[in-house]
Amino acid sequence: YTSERGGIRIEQAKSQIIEGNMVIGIGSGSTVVHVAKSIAETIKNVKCQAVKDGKPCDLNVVCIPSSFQARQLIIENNLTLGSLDNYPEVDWTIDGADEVDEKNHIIKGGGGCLTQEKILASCSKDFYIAGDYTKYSKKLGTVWKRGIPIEVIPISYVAIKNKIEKQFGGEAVLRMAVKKAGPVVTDNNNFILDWKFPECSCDWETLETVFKMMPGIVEVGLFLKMATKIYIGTAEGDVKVYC
Ligand code: DER
Repeated sequence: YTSERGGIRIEQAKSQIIEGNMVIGIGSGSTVVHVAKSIAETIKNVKCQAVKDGKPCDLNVVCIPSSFQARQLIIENNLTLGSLDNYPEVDWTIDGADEVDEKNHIIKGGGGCLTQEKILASCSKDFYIAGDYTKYSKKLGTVWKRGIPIEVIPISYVAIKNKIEKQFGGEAVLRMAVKKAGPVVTDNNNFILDWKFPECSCDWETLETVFKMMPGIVEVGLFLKMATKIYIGTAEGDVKVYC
């Protein structure tokens, strides 16, 4: 897939699957739209072989969604739809990112799907990120200016907003919908606060832990050192691999 801002090649998944199933997690956002298409084309064009009881067998690829959007992508690309209920162990997941820094700190949640994305990533043996060069930075916050997405239980959003702003500064803004009156409602029926943090040399690990301990916070859009590999498409159409 080559976007107008850079190229991303999807590395062929090379893995020996004994059970005859390869379980792939599908992330959310616009980059993954192209990734899902590429996966579907690869499966269609490349006869995927597995080994079962020592004998070659057809590789059955099952895709697990990280959101309603990802579920639609899987169906639209005629990929086999699974769920964590029946495939709780995922071989690898591929997803986009809002910003990636050089320490494998990632901001996600621009598309509002952070909670199920992080659950899926945590159930995956490998977690791959794909994005273009506009997503890569030396210091988190220099690229993504809309704040750290924080999914909250609706009744708590004002209390959490006040706590975060009082304790950590900055501004936690309720994410409002564009084509619907009122706030964005996530796939989990929650709200999102986008925390525009002050200039800081934040200890992201500590911050994530403190936020996750706050009653009412469901998930934080910080994916810290979770990525196995990060594929960044350059303006020249090459791919740089980090991690
Ligand atoms: O909401 C999300 O976490 C998305 O994966 C986002 O981080 C990337 O979206 P994009 O591929 O549309 O830039």
